[in-house]
Amino acid sequence: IKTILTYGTFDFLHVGHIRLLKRAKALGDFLIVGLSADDFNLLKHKSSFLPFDQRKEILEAICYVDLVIPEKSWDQKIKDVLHYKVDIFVMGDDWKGEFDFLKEYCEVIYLPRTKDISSSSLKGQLRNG
Ligand code: C2G
Repeated sequence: IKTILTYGTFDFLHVGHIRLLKRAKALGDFLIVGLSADDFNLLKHKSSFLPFDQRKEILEAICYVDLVIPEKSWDQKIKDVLHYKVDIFVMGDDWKGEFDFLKEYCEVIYLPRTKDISSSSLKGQLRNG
């Protein structure tokens, strides 16, 4: 079976995330999501509204997602790709080029982001009513 791997914070889940996960799953048979731990979000200069356990429970409820693993550091990707025998690594193209070092271990695909939606813009809209 073909295993796909992607990473993210997936806070305030929205159609941008869903469409990324849907397209990633369509590339293979088993989709693994490396979900950013709360402390790793700080390293990404991102704070997530929802704590890791809630973001994990939400992702596990998505039909496209087969396994959720914690993302705790920038340098766990190679280990994860080898450990889970990943065939394709997928990220939104805001990351284009950033993970090309993984091409030694698996296919690397950057998918177009969904325009005009982000967790931060949703938060802003909620705040401003
Ligand atoms: N995404 C998208 N369209 C949007 C918003 C997000 O396609 N409108 C994609 C992103 O490109 C990413 C995934 O959804 O592939 C998750 O988005 P984030 O939670 O913002 O992920 P990020 O914080 O970029 O974490 O080690 C990699 C990092 O953990 C990636």
